[in-house]
Amino acid sequence: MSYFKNISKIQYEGAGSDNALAFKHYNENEVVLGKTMKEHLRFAVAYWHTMTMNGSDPFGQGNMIRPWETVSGMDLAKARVEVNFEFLEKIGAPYFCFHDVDVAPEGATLKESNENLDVIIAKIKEGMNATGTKLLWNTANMFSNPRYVHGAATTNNADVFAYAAAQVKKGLETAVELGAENYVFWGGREGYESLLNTDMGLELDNLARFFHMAVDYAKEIGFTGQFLIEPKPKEPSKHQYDFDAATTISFLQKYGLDKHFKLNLEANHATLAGHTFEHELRVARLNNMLGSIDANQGDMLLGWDTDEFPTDIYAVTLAMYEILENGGIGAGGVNFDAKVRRTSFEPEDLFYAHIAGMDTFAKGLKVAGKMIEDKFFENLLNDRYASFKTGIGADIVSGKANFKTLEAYALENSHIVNKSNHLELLKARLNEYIYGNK
Ligand code: XLS
Ligand code: CA
Ligand code: CA
Repeated sequence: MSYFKNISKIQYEGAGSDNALAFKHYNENEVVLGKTMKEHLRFAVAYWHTMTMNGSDPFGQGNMIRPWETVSGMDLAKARVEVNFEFLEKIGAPYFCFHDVDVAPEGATLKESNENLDVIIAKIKEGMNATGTKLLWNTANMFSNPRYVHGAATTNNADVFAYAAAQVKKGLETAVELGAENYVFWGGREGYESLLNTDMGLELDNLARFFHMAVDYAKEIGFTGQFLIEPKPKEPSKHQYDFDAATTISFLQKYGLDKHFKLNLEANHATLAGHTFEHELRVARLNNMLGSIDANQGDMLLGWDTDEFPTDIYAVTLAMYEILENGGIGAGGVNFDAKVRRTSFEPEDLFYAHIAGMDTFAKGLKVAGKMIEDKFFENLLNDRYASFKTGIGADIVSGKANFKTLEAYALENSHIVNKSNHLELLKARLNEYIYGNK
């Protein structure tokens, strides 16, 4: 049975193509800096936005026309698995990602929920085998159900902590069963509203205890994928503990978890934290913690987590630059944690949206590859910091200098000359790369 009868496999037709259902830049076999685009980008489709999201928002009900939404419960869950694999094959994405509750409905008890999952996971496994697609990551939704009102691993209620642990235990078993390459933790309600009623110390210690238990259990059952934490500063909590890359890294270091985790960084979460996406990627890369990305974009005029498909070539190019400088995304990938707008309610829009995102990343990859090949920015950086290569700068870097030797130097060299950054010139140069003139 086909759910997208009028759509065949999306092909690469090149930049001049007028075909809305064709790639203009994503040519999966094209080689950039020694690897194919497919190997660089490792695109994933997010089950929650593409298979289950129905267009509802705080002001309006679901309005998406989905021909497969004629059944409900487990029947709908099964239909969505079929839709997922047809979609992956047609769009040409090698990976997908899901939360437990995206794929199987929650039952009245934990046992019932796990039984529902078992049925659907078996069907997902069949789909993966039949199509050769893979699971980039799975995760547990520990924020939608009312039991998680005060958080999961950072709740004040130990019964909830236990339930959350059971849910992640099942998630890790699912990851092993499906050969997931990563397992994600996004702390949906792991934060607080008021310090007046919050024992922040206990909550953070418990969060670390939770992660250590996950690491131990993964080892016990032979899960060899990468653990990822996804920072986000707020929403739904007023203040979330995994605020941004730097906060999350210092938490992991404090609790001895840094060797077990990397970060899954999302563009929209970066901007909510008041950072550019490339800033978050740089912080992670410097700490060897760039694990995977959630590709999307926010809207600066709205200021919430709008999860739009990424079409901003400027931001995507700078993100791809960081990823290439990192030596690639490793076991991670580019997951479209992005949803079509409520006004884009037809099934074809799911294709248009992914084509837009995949083409933007493909173009960003090519541009960033060219920037690296040319070494223009690399040379500029070497030049800008040249004072640390010789003389007093080299002494600072090698550890030879101290306050006394530096004072002696400064006394002799009080006439200091700085150079202009020529920042506008650099930005114009970046534009030239993006326009394709370089
Ligand atoms: C929500 C998050 C979430 C995670 C997975 O803002 O982006 O979707 O990626 O739980
Ligand atoms: Ca995300
Ligand atoms: Ca988001």
